[in-house]
Amino acid sequence: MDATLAPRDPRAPGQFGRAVAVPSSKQEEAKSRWKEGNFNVYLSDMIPVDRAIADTRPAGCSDQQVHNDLPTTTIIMCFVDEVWSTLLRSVHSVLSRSPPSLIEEIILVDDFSTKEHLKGKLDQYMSQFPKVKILHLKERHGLIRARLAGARIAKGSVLTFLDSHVECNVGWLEPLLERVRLSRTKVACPVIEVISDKDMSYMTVDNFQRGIFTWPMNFGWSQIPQEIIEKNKIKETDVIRCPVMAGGLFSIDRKYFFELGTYDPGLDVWGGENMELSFKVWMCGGEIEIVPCSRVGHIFRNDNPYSFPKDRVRTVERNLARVAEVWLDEYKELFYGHAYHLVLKHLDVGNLTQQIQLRKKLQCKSFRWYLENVYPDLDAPLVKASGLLRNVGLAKCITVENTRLALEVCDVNNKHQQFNYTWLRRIQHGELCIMPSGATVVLRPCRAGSPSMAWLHRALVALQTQLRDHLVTERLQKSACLEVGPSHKALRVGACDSTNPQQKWQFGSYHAD
Ligand code: LR7
Ligand code: MN
Repeated sequence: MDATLAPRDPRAPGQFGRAVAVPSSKQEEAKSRWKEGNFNVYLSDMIPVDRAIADTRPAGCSDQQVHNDLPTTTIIMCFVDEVWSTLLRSVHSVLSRSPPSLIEEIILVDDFSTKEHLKGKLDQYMSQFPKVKILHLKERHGLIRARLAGARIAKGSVLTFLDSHVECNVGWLEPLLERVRLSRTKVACPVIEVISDKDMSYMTVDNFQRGIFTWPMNFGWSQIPQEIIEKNKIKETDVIRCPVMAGGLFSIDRKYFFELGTYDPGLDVWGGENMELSFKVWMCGGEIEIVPCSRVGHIFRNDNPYSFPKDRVRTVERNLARVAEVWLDEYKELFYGHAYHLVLKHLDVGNLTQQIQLRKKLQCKSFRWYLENVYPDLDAPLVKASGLLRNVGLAKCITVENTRLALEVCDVNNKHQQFNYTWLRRIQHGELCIMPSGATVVLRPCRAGSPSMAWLHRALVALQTQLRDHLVTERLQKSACLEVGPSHKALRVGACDSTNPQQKWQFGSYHAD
């Protein structure tokens, strides 16, 4: 159903999702209002709150059938300082394009906004819609805990989370609920379309997109390659398995969400919660899907229009580190290796006991399982290099004799000559690490976080490319290089010399640059 199909004023600005231009006499005003939401707030205010938008679903969606006993859903929309017209358009799009019988309620969670229009005026406006409930939080919870506050009072059998600057398209809800009805451990996401921050036009996006991440856990979209689409005869209307969700828009069975322990409540304000829930769902027996017949527009913007209680970057980093610590197992070294500054600053991620216990209780699978079964195309070598560690000048290899280091004729089958070059930049033999000690080098148990065990090699020697093949250690603002001692038997560190072949080293194989 779409109550906006016959719009009252077909010539209204932005009607049918069309682009709107700011009249030249209003440029200044539009510019000055931009920062209210970091998008064109002036235009948003001109556009009807119940505008029609084009039906962007792939052919075939409108003919699809759903069960007539779909579960009901509570819509949860959190906001802090959202623009009035945009928030209203979000709510109207739900009301106009969802079968009323499926909507248990719409919970608007006001995350301690500072704007006056989000208090009494909002309560007043929404009082005409009995299904809309407003929860005014008494302090800033942040998006993650604000969603949980909404979820705790929700009555629908499914929770549907939405951002507060969206437009739900025709038929958006039924296919989401259909997936959850099919299996209560399915988490269903709509295709997220684009509402332009500049001209407020509603634009569709390419089909066959999956939510993915790259190190250090940056969310992104990735197109399924054409040959895979053809080989597997994937249709535009087919549901797409998704390694991670974008975060803002999804339906999940309410009881299942609580069984999973909701979000980690130790996550702060914004960011990383989509990774956490995605890993949790996949590793603990569920699935995340994008449902192509469900489409919701979202205003993408360059910056958050609200303030962060603490520094934004630090907040997100800490959240991601919590996720890494709880879910990534041995792969967390890849996260830290790609965000090495976090290792150096000894980030405090807070208490993780409950999250680790929860993972045990739910008997979740390993991150390795996730990589092999859900996201096999992620490049995730556990170490950067491995095998023999050969000195180029001497053509001999480092070997461990008892607990001492020596040089010996290279032998690939000798397990005492096996070293890993890890993401934490260590040269590691089992549990032991090579580290400088005065002018010599020693083997010591690898202590967590100790930067004195770090060696730079290959791509990491970014500033001095002529030292690419060296193993550089940084101490007291001076760098030194691993080299062979005069006896040709012992190792030591000396002043780096790019021309000295006895300072050049090569691992057996390299798995990452
Ligand atoms: O402290 C806060 N309290 C809030 O209530 C901070 C934010 N919020 C509200 C905010 O008003 C908005 O409605 O939370 C919602 C999300 O915040 P946005 O719109 O500033 O975030 P975003 O759209 O840039 O970010 C995406 O990533 C976030 C990471 O935590 C959340 O998961 C968002 O829901 C998510 N949005 C989407 O997935 C939409 C598609 C974007 C993509 C890709
Ligand atoms: Mn958003």
